[in-house]
Amino acid sequence: MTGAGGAGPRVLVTGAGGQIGSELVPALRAQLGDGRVLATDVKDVETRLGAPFLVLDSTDGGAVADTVRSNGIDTIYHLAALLSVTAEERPQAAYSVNLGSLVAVLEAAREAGARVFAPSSIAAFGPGTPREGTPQDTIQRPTTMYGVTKVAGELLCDYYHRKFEVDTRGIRYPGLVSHVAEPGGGTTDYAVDMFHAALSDGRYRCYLRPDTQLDMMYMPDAVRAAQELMHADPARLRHRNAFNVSAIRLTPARLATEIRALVPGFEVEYDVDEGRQAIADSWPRAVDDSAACSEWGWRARYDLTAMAREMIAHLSARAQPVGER
Ligand code: VAH
Repeated sequence: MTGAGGAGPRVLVTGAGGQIGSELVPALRAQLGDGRVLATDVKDVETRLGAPFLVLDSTDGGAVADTVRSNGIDTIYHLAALLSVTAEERPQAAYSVNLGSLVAVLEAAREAGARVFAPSSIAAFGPGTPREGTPQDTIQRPTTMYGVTKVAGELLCDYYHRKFEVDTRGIRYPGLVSHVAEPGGGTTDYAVDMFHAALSDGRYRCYLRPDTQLDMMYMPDAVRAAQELMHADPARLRHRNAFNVSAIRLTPARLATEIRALVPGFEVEYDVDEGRQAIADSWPRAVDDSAACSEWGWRARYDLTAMAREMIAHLSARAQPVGER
């Protein structure tokens, strides 16, 4: 890959094989040109993501700095992280991966003068936070290791901006729904699993209570939000790490009803997993995203009906034999 000034990568994506990266990488390549976006992951997912790709452990500070420097990277989308359920099963590993990789990326960005997008999550709030209309600026005392790493990550990113003038920006993502990549180890994975189950079995056993309300977002909106925030005029940003964004207020019962309108007869039974229910109950039910709207023009485009239609259409097409598509 060529260095600074050449036609090589300018953008580095870590954790590119994950749920967000699987759609962000193609979107960035469509925007900038394939060769300008270097996808990296600790696993070799090049066959799925395409070139340019590099196997990179983003907790390895030296490897991250070398990759940024040798490619003349000017923007890093840092997506590598263990999600909430996995982080509760392996808290020490989650601390090491989530924060160790973030420090490596921030140090590489500081040395290279690169900008950094580092997603946070509604998991950065805890049970002491107002759960309805959760303000942009409010108490953040999460009770999960994932949430601890997200709050610490927000503070680290703001510190690197204040102390070293690194252009860091982030978004507190809600639960994300995607048909491209399976989610892994998240509390909100039920929302994706329900679509797959409706088409494969016609029934789903849900691990959260039917009335568990959480903010959710369709992945194309989440990807566009990251791109729009990174293109926002820095002079307009009063906040940086990280912005509340909202799109769909969702419960398992509402999603089941929406899917049943598209897949008649779809049935859901509820077998609550106390651990995952406790995580979901510690998170906001609905956040206030007025700061994102006013500071960089955030507007969701997908509501529940539009998301459900697209998810069913894409997953149905994939389920059909190629000859019948
Ligand atoms: C999780 N999908 O479930 C992630 C997300 C708000 C939830 O951060 O852990």
